[in-house]
Amino acid sequence: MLNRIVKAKYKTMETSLISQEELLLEFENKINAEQKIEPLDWMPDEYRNHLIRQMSQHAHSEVIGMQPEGNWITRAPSLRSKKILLAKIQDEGGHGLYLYSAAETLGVSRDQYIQWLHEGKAKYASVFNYPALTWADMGAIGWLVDGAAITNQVSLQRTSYGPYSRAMVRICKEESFHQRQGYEIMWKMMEGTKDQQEMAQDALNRWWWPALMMFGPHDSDSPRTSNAMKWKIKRETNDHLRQKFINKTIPQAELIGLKIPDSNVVKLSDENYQTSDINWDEFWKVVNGNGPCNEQRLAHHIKYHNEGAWVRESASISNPK
Ligand code: BYC
Repeated sequence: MLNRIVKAKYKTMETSLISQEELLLEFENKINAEQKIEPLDWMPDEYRNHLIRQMSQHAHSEVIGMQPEGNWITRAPSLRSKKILLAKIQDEGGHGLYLYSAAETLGVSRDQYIQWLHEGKAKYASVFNYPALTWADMGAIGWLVDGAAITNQVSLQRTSYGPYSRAMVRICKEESFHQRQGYEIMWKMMEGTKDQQEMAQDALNRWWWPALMMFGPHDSDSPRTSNAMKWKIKRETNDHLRQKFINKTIPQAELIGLKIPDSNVVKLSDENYQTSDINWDEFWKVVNGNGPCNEQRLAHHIKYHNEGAWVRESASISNPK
């Protein structure tokens, strides 16, 4: 695929008399007409680089996101819940695979993406730098973290880059199951003993704010939003998506007797819930590598990536490059 992209690029440079302005106009016309940009289409470098960054970070989030839940497979309270959790975590690995494959169509290899992650040059969702302390956290992660992710990803199904958009369609189908399995855990615990109810409430208290942080900084502080919206990479802004998530999640909490850990929640006349603001110092601390589990998450990924080298080598023997 990489070779095909490089050849197509050179072919365009050699044979085409079309000017950069005309290519840009054609690209913009496609975007405006809601047509997808495909890997061999001409695209501005800024658009390609924006996608390289966002899609690879998205892929890393899926894979690093397996760690907090993987920690609970051996301690799941029943065989049923263990099977469901295993299937869910395996799905997340699959999401990483679709997204790395889609991101490779931009001309960067998966090895390079992983290297950027290991060197701390690539980010992943800040929420995965918090610890999963109890079984109720499996509920909170599925309900809130997958719930936040799906809110964003439903909108990304309409992203302008074809391979990213198609990966999102498949991912969203699986994420809706994940959100429900998390909510089911919380609901069962809220029907249980006082201790179980307190455990569920404690998990909500600890995951509520990190889940809201998943949508990124306020629109006014988001340097990437302007280009992302112009090129239809993002279809809705960070604040708009966050509000959608808040509006649908608060009634879900209330329905099963959970209390949102924010004394300033008010339902406004326009049906939107108003909440307190996020602690942005904490957000940037975690994004910049200083959250409770940043070091642990990266070290774990590096260790098992290195230990898995023999698997990749063996696989490449039957599938030479
Ligand atoms: N965490 O201008 P902004 C899952 C960074 S996993 C970390 O708003 P943008 C799951 C941002 O990268 C799916 N960093 O940027 C898996 C940028 O830094 P750089 C998770 C963040 O790109 C397992 C800077 O802050 N979903 O579902 O327009 C178990 C300025 O931000 C965060 C995705 O990955 C953050 N929360 O918007 C369970 C969604 N927020 O890159 C579940 C895909 C911001 O300039 N990504 N930053 O150095 C996106 O939709 C967008 O990239 C974001 C940020 C909304 C995250």
